[in-house]
Formats: sequence, structure tokens, C-alpha cells
Amino acid sequence: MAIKEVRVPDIGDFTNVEIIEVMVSAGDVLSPEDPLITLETEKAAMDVPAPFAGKVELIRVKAGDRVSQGDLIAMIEVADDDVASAKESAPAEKTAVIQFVEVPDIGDFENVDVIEVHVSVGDSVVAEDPLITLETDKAAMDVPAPAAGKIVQVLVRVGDKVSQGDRIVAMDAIAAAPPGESVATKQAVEKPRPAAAAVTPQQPAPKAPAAGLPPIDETTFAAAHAGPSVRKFARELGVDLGRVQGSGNKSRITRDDITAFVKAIMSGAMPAATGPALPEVPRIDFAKFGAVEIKKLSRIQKISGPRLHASWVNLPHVTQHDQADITELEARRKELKAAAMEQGAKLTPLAFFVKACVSALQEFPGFNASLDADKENLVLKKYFHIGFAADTPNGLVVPVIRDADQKDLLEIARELGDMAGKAREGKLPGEAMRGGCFTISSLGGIGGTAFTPIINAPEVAILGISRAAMTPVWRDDQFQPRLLVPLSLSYDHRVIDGASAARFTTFLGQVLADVEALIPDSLK
Ligand code: CAO
Repeated sequence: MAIKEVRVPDIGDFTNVEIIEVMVSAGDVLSPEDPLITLETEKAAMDVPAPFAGKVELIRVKAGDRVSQGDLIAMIEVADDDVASAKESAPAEKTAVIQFVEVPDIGDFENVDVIEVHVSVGDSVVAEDPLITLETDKAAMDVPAPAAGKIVQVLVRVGDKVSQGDRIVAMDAIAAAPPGESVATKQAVEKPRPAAAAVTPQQPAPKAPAAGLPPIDETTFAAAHAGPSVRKFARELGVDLGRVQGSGNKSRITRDDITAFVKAIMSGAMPAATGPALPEVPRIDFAKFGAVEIKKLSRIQKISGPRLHASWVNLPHVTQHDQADITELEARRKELKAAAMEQGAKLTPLAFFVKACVSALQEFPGFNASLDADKENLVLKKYFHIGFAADTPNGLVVPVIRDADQKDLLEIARELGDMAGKAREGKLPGEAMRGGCFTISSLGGIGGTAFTPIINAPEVAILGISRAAMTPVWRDDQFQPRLLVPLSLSYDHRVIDGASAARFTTFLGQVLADVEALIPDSLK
């Protein structure tokens, strides 16, 4: 294998010509003459084709860039057999050995901000030197160099958004190799590209239209804003261009838009039939009506918003409202607060609720479950990881207490305090917010009598807790003042029926009423 450069060919007298489209992505497998980019001069648009077959290793340009003859467009990996023929067709190319460093596994995060780039072209690095710093919704992390070497290309900039598998830098693998180590060995060090990172197909496009795609409407297809090669690609896949949203300049449809469209339909994220989409909220120019200020959504809001929306539109929510009598619980909590504090725990009502919810989940396993991706099976979890919504200056986060069934009240209280503190300071690692089975959202410290929490999908239920209030309750032939806490259990009605939800909150009330059973011996 060898890496070859592809440069802008002779384009006549034109210089500084705008690239209006890039048709390939890293990882694409190309045949000779496959279009790489489209250039637009004042007079005409023209495609620059691949001069030889191979796999795209690196794209050096993007739409909007201006190029002239000889500028580097891409680096293409060519099989050894093809090297000779590639030389014939592209005598100007030169061979290099490149090792790419990719964004490693960063958990469930996607489109993470690059907040620092520590290297420049020509820098020499040693293994573990930081290359870039990423910031997820709550933590910053460095991506280190996997080995020593020389940076030949920096592929990201501050402000870019990256996901696992995205390339960060290209390193000179020959320089990186210690004396005597072969280039082949160094190349083997390169991590395989994860399938999830491959947005464009690795194989040449299938010639038959993909099954499940809506039929092509020739009128809207013809009217769509797309170049000739993109139209050809759409025809090959059987994609109705009229239905594809363009992300290019002036909403021009790109090859990536088509691939994303097909993926969305195949994965079920977009309906194949031309049925009505979600109605749009009207766009209003608020400034017409008075002074306004524009404030960007926080990173957490940008991440949690689509997840909340997905849950809201995909899960049929029902909320079961109930009240639990916590008169004795609150009295005991107040008695034990000082002793708990001596053992390093702030004993808030939430700790009791976590403990009680574990008992309820053990009693009703259907609540400690998730629907599988095919929506055919219920995945019953044998572990009890409880998430709790925490209000932070940057927005809502949900830290997860792992194995809450194996922890006593004090341990849970300690962990709640510790995690809520870290969450507020923005120091909670992403790992601490994953794997939850059931979530509690307590607004009791603030106020309110009831609310309808949105399920933290793919969990199937969430418990909302509002402010406890002293209430007259008819008991033993008289009204008695009792401290009642409002419970609002939202559940996924596909999985849980109303009777189960009512049983769950009733059971929860019984567990909360029996406060001694929740208190560990070490605190009694
Ligand atoms: N009824 C009455 N009082 C309550 C109560 C309830 N249900 N829950 C808590 N309180 C009281 C506590 O007893 C405490 O008073 P004391 O200091 O006298 O004991 C006070 O309110 C403050 O509690 P807290 O906030 O320190 O502790 P907490 O365990 O109740 O809550 C946390 C911790 C992280 C859940 C909370 O700080 C928080 O972020 N809540 C907001 C969660 C949220 O935003 N949910 C909405 C998600 S959907 O948008």
C-alpha cells in the first residue's frame, strides 16, 4: 500500500477557484474518474475526478475553499498492484507513509467540541504528548499521541466538533518509527476506522435502488438544487432528491446529504412514506415586537434537548400522581441529620427516596427495564443504577448512583452529595452519567405540588418528587396533620400499564412509611 497525493489539475487560466462541493469522504473507495470535488469558475462548474483507484485517506479541502492548479486535494491509498498504473496516470503524485490519529472511545458523546489544539505541522511529539483537548458536556479530556513522531497535518481546529473515529492529525510514521522498526509495523499500529464513523459507504454505491426508499417524484427531483454527480449518485441509490435537505452552500444537496438521508430512512429515524412530518413551530422575528437579547443554548442543553424531545415524541407518557406519608421519615431524618453529618453524609430526603425506589424496582422488575432496539423484547436489568436529575448552572444533568441496592442510606446520601457537587462544578465525568435504570427528579427542595417528568429513555419510568406539605388527613375518626410528599411517576405506556403504575407508587408509599427499615444499624 502507498499513499498518493491528488492535486488540482490544469484548469486553464483560472486561479483561486471556489470549491462548491466535496463529493468524497475519508474512507471512500474510489474508481478512476469518480468525481472528487466540483469547482466553479465565473463561467462553468467542473468536476475534478480521481486519477486512479484507491481509498480516500485524507481530504485536504472543504466546500468554500479556493484553489489553484497544483493545490493538494486529497491523499489516496493505492494498492501495491495499482501503484504502477497510478504513476502513469498521475505522474506528479508522491508517496508518503502516514499514520492517522483518531478520536478514541469517548463514551456516548458525539459532536464534542475541540477546545484546544496543542500541535502544529512540523512539531515533533513523543508518546502521550497531548494533541488536542476535547470538552464533553461535563468534562474536558486530552487526546494523547499514541507514539512519537512528527506532525504532518493537523485535521481539526478549535471550535470543530468531533466524534469517535474522526481523524485528528496525520503523523509521519517513518519519523515515528524507532530505528529498525518497519513501516509496515507502524502502519499496523493505526487503529481501524470504527464502522460508526463511516458516514459514507465504504463500498461502491449499489446500482439497484435501496429497498424501503420512497419513490422518486420526477418533478421535485428535477427542481432539487444539486450538481450532476450528486444527481447521478441519487439515481443510483433510488433517492428522491426532492425529499433531501441540502446542507451545502445555498442549501445545495451534497453526496453526504444523500447518504445521511438513506441512513435516516433505513434506521427508522425518518419515515419512508411521504406522510406529514411534525408540524413546525412558526418562525417569528421577535425583534419586530421589541428589544431582544440572543443567548446561546449551553452545551448541556444542546445535548439534553434532542434526547428529551426524542423521549417525548417516541414514548407514550402517562403520569401517575400519588402522595406518600413521610411524617415519621422526616422526623427521623431530622433526628439523624447530625449523626449522619458526623459520618460525612448530608441526609436529605432524596437519599431515602433512592433507597425506597430500589425496593419498588425489586418488587416490580418491569420498571427496571428497557425495550430493546427492535421493540420486540423487554430487557430486565438485574442491577439497580439510579439516576437523579441535578440542576446545575449549565443545565440539567443526571448523575447515576451505581448498584444502589448494595449501598446503605448513608453511602447513598454521601454519593448524592458528592455527585451533585461535582455536577454543579462541571467536574462529573461522562462515565458517571451512564448506565442508569430509573431516574428520580426531585423538585422538593424548590417547590410545587406535581409535575410531569419526561422519561429518561430508554428507561421506562421516572419518579418526580414535589414539595412535601403538612396536610390534614382523616385518620382514626379525626383529621391529623401529616406530612405528605407528592409523587409523579411518568411511565412508558407501551411497557407499563396504569394498574402497575398505581401499584408501584402505592408500594413506594408503604416503603417510605416504614422508615426504620431504610435506616442502617450504623445510624440507629
Ligand atoms: N419536600 C420538602 N422539602 C424537601 C424535599 C421535599 N420533597 N426535598 C428536599 N427538601 C428540602 C431538604 O430537606 C433540604 O432542606 P434541609 O436542608 O432543611 O434538610 C432542602 O429542601 C434542600 O435540599 P437539597 O436540594 O439540598 O437536597 P435534595 O436531596 O433535595 O436535592 C438535588 C439534591 C441534586 C436533587 C437538587 O439540588 C436538585 O438539583 N434539584 C433539582 C432537580 C431538577 O432540576 N429536576 C427537574 C428535572 S426535569 O427538568
